[in-house]
Amino acid sequence: MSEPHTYYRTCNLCEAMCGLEIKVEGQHILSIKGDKDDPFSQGHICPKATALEDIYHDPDRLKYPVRRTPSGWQRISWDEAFDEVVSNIQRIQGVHGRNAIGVYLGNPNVHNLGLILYNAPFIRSLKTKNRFSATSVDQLPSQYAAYLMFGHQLLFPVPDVDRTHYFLMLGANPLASNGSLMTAAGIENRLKALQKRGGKLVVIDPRRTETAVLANEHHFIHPGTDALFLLALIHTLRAEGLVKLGRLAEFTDGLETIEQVAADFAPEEVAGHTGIAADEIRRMARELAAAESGVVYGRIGVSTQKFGGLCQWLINVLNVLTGNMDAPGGAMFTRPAVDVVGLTTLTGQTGSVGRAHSRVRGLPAIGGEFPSAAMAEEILTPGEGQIRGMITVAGNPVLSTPNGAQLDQALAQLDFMVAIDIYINETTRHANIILPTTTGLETEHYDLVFHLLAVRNTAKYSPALFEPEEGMLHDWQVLGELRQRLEGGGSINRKTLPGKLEFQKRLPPHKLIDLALRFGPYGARPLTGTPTGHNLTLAKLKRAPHGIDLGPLEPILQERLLTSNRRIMLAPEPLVADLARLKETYPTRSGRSVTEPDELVLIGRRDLRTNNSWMHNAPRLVKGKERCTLLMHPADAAARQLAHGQVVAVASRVGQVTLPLEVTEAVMPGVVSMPHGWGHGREAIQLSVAQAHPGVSINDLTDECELDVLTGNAAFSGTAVIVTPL
Ligand SMILES: Nc1nc2c(c(=O)[nH]1)N[C@H]1C(S)=C(S)[C@@H](COP(=O)(O)OP(=O)(O)OC[C@H]3O[C@@H](n4cnc5c(=O)[nH]c(N)nc54)[C@H](O)[C@@H]3O)O[C@H]1N2
Ligand SMILES: Nc1nc2c(c(=O)[nH]1)N[C@H]1C(S)=C(S)[C@@H](COP(=O)(O)OP(=O)(O)OC[C@H]3O[C@@H](n4cnc5c(=O)[nH]c(N)nc54)[C@H](O)[C@@H]3O)O[C@H]1N2
Ligand code: SF4
Ligand SMILES: [Mo]
Repeated sequence: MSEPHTYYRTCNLCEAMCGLEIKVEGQHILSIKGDKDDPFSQGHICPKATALEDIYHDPDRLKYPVRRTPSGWQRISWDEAFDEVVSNIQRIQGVHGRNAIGVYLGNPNVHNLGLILYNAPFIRSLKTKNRFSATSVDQLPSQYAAYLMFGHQLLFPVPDVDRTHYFLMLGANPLASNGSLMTAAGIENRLKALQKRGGKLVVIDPRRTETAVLANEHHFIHPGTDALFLLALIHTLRAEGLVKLGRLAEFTDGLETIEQVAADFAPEEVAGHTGIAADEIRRMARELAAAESGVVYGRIGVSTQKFGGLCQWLINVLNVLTGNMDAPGGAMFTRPAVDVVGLTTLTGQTGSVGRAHSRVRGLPAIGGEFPSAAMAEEILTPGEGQIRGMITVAGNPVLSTPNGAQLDQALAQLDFMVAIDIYINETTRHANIILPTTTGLETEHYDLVFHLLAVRNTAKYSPALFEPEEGMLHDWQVLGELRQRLEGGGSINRKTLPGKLEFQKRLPPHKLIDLALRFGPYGARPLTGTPTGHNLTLAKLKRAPHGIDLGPLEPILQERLLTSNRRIMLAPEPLVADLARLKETYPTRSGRSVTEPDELVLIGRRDLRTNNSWMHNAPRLVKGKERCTLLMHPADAAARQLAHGQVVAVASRVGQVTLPLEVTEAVMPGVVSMPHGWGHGREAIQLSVAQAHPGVSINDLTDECELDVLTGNAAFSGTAVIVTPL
């Protein structure tokens, strides 16, 4: 019998970075609790943490490679699997060219150390332009704005929630999501602390969310009109002489242009469109300007809409105009122990706009990726450069990208598909081969991405709790092996691979982390700056199992800026130019509705006990009442003679789904809401628990043609739908 052992690690399911205390005896998990001694999370966890046990023991989880055959999935050896995958990729690229292979990276890539380190070299070895990821259904507008304004797509400003006095939040519901591009474990307590110190939380959302209920103020806004609201705030600051850049004035360009463009957007001009009264907009602008410190922040609701790029730009602009950018209590930049911004600058991955265009719709590649909304058409449209083979890595785009049903059909007609994934789900069921990997508690972890987005600088290494079962491989081993075999095949010219990345091939993740720590900002030999005395190494982190606190965020933007003149670009030309599209959509003073009389606009939502599409197989997360429902305002329900609890049909240009109706005043009139990530009723998946709670997919309604054309990000929010009784 093995002795019980207590492990400490960081939960890698969402962005919050909660410290866990896990008691284990042999293969048994005795308990999973919040780690009170974790300096960052201080004991906070959510219900998903205990589901790590369900994932570990899930009988549906794949443990060995499988091949799809007419008589079902067949177990094969790793060697056979790698051979078959590599020979098919090479065959397709040999006949149809390198772009005939497409690749899609899903969200868990950023939550998994091995994937994040080994993806880039693997994908380079494919030499295809047809690269897609969850970025273009998520935070692409933030990356786009950061790239143009600060010179690096990963220079994300993080709201300094622990010190701010005025928090204006648009299109985010951290009480359900636990925070995003704002890693802040225990966010509810942090927001309550803000209120206790006399600060104010103001939420702008078409739905009265859990966060809106907590807030001091909540304003409904018509979906998609946030850019107008933000411009009216800027207009007010300017009109009332409230613009004060403070120390930012020394290194900011473009103020005049901003003041000029905002002139057209007086609060009265936009009030009709947004649904927020002009006086209220003025008051909010004054309160933001008057606050000792304040921050504007916007997430999924303002990114996944037609003007996502404009929204994230204008949010940054507001933080600059009020002197809150890079200032305590405002929007700040991290100095993580592994300097992701610095390292990706060395490897030339600061970002890019429009270096290539997609074959069918001519959409620009941003950061080297095409919009995921264009994936299906690139598979379905014949001609030179058509995608004939796909690789998905930890992604479920059939449920997570717009018009998923069309993609579902597209994947079914590929010549070859391989999925690196742990389940047979709506997407991976189309694969010819699935290469499964270890996950969660079987993997060592260091949070490369979320330390970059955290409201405080900390560092923590998480050991694996369990050895991989006999014959299982880690994600990074699978990617490393594929890359090696692809290159060994002779079709790839090694010389074009950046020399700096060569070493990744030979080093396991923890060695890379050790190196990055030593040469990082808190290492003994920092690549930039002077040593702090922390002398961080992996060994030092291992001796501090709860993690190490590295202090509050500090003003560091000036030294970090990577724009060509090392100044903040307040008015980048492509963003200024995009205002014309906004004006066209919402003509001044017209109050015109952009929907037809019968139409409602559909928005999304998240639920504390979900994680996008892939955790519905954990029994403890799906029990209880049905959560895949349509929320509708009583007035809209009455107008359609629909009753609470009734099953309704929801139809859009691209499809139709049926689901139960919840009549509630928590959504504004004209708007309906349903969650994403459901839709497990499709054939031939192997998720026995999820199949018993299938729900329907919102992305069978969202439209691949509805985009923020500037960034290529999907515009889920604001899909026009008709709702009728079933
Ligand atoms: N309508 C609408 N659509 C949305 C959104 C929305 O708000 N509304 N949100 C969007 C957002 S923000 C995102 S990030 C995307 C997410 O979109 P995706 O990333 O495409 O979807 P996930 O549901 O996260 O799927 C994760 C996949 O990774 C697998 N997986 C989990 N852990 C591991 C692992 O350790 N290794 C490997 N190899 N595989 C693993 C799972 O089995 C699953 O197949 O969805 C987007 N879609
Ligand atoms: N429990 C749970 N946590 C998660 C996830 C999950 O699936 N479940 N997913 C993770 C991922 S991948 C991400 S990216 C984050 C996302 O984190 P958040 O952005 O905080 O997540 P959401 O709950 O989708 O919040 C989006 C809000 O935008 C509102 N909204 C919709 N349209 C508009 C609009 O036009 N304007 C405005 N102002 N608001 C609008 C919606 O009503 C919703 O309340 O959450 C992460 N955390
Ligand atoms: S909030 Fe996120 S990080 Fe924290 S326990 Fe829940 S899923 Fe894990
Ligand atoms: Mo996301």
